[in-house]
Amino acid sequence: MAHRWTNTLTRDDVTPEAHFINRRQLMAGVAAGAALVGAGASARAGEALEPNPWEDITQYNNFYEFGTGKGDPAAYASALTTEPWSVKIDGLVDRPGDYDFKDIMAEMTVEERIYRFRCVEAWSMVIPWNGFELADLLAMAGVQGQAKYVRFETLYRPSEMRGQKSGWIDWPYVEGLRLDEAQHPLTIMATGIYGKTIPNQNGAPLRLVVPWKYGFKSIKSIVRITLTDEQPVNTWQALQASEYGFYANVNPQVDHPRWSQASERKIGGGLFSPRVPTLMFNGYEEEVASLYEGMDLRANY
Ligand SMILES: Nc1nc2c(c(=O)[nH]1)N[C@H]1C(S)=C(S)[C@@H](COP(=O)(O)O)O[C@H]1N2
Ligand SMILES: [Mo]
Repeated sequence: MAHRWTNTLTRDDVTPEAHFINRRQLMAGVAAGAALVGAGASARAGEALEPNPWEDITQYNNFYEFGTGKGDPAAYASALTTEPWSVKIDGLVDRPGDYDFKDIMAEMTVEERIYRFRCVEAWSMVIPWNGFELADLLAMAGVQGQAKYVRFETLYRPSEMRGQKSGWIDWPYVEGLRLDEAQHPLTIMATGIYGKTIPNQNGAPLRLVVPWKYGFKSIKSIVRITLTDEQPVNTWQALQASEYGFYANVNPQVDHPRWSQASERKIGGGLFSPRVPTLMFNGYEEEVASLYEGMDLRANY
């Protein structure tokens, strides 16, 4: 709980971070034959970490437990009771059990992280999360030496989650990370946005945020975390393994079978949302590329 990520972004850091990205994009552009060094790339860099307004973040959502429309979560998620809430932590841990959300919060250090958020559907936002490092929560339960993966489950409660009355997804929603990804300091459990309690439609009371991966990895309203030595099968992989893999790292060079991932639509510009180039690992390449050294990123999509 004591460690702090030195590259943590706060709202005060928006300007330096923008310069940092600007430099990197220009270098990438040079390497790629100047293709990225244009008005588009520099406009992107300047805007990169200007957070989207509250309205974008809380009214344009994916949370299929409440329906498949982007407005369904905002319309229906108020039915969800988030108090009391507990998270079962089990599997390969020293202290398995049902952890009350309030007891977790008493132990965790909450900070603000302004992260790019990139959905596999090729839209993106910038979100100022409040949360704590997942590594700290895992340490609270005591990860055992044989653990290699972390499996997460969302609440199953069809009486409050109207979308769960339809069986096209094998509920509950499941996600997974490799243990080193889960323990990476960029990986957080978000409990707020813009300094306010996280709205139900965004995954109250706690949801995962893994900023270098496609949004579907960031599983909402978590009730169970299991440490395991087997790679979990995540919901989207189970539905369509040829389109959605386990890793789901943002990668502009590996297209979805049905659309390009080379660029993205920035939410917020209405009908004229600008399309901007997608960044490798969503702009977090320096922080996370070493996790995948030697791996074939095309095979491990
Ligand atoms: N339980 C659950 N978690 C989920 C989803 C979902 O349908 N159910 N959708 C995922 C997808 S596809 C995205 S893009 C993000 C959206 O997060 P946001 O609505 O907070 O922007 O949540 C992810 N987490
Ligand atoms: Mo998504």
